[in-house]
Amino acid sequence: MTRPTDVHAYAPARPARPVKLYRFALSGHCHRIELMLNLLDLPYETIDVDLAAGENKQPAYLAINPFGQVPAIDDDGVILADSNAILVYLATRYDAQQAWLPHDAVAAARVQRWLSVAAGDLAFGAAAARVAVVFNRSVDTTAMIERGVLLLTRIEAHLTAPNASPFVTAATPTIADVALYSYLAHAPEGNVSLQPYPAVRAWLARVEALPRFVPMPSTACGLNAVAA
Ligand SMILES: N[C@@H](CCC(=O)N[C@@H](CS)C(=O)NCC(=O)O)C(=O)O
Repeated sequence: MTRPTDVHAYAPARPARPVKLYRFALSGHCHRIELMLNLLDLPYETIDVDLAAGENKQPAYLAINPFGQVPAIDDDGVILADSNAILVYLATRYDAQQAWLPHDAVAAARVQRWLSVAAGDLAFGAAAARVAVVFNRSVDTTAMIERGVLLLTRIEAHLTAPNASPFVTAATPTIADVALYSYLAHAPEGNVSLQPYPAVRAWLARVEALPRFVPMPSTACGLNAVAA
């Protein structure tokens, strides 16, 4: 019997039943996944995990993600944690065009480069500053804000370079754009302004114009509170 050599030939175009998304609504890590599920037009249901009540540290949730963090998904028994890992899974499994995560070596590496930025400079900079402000944590956010500003300066330069493309790695969006979007769009809630970065704001608008885009809930915190 001849078998297709590409494993994706066996992948279903759609989940057999709705993907379960364990989430916290104000988490940008979770919004990445909800955005991706919508962009791919996949059926899903949300299960809210009450972080404030410590539900994420209870045995029932630790059985799903031993790290005790959201997001996690259960796709018909495939249980995965970590937002970027989930983005890789959804794109690889359900995007037959391989547009959201190209398999070409250079294109795939370019996407991975920004997933690393999302898990590093973005998570520990603007996202961390936002968490501190939104959840009223008594921590010094100075270094987080500086890291957020430096990252935005670098992304602005990336998006305005002579060879720049409309999305961060290509002419069409990839999971790199999804991974970066949520916490950059909500950076002002952590007192990191987007005003000095017109190319970043134009890129955010391009993501928001994608079919089936869903926003993350905004809070009246940080610069949003000042503006209100
Ligand atoms: N690397 C993880 C980080 C996820 C993460 O930090 N989740 C936060 C919410 S935004 C969380 O669950 N925090 C609770 C905790 O760590 O106890 C990912 O990308 O999913």
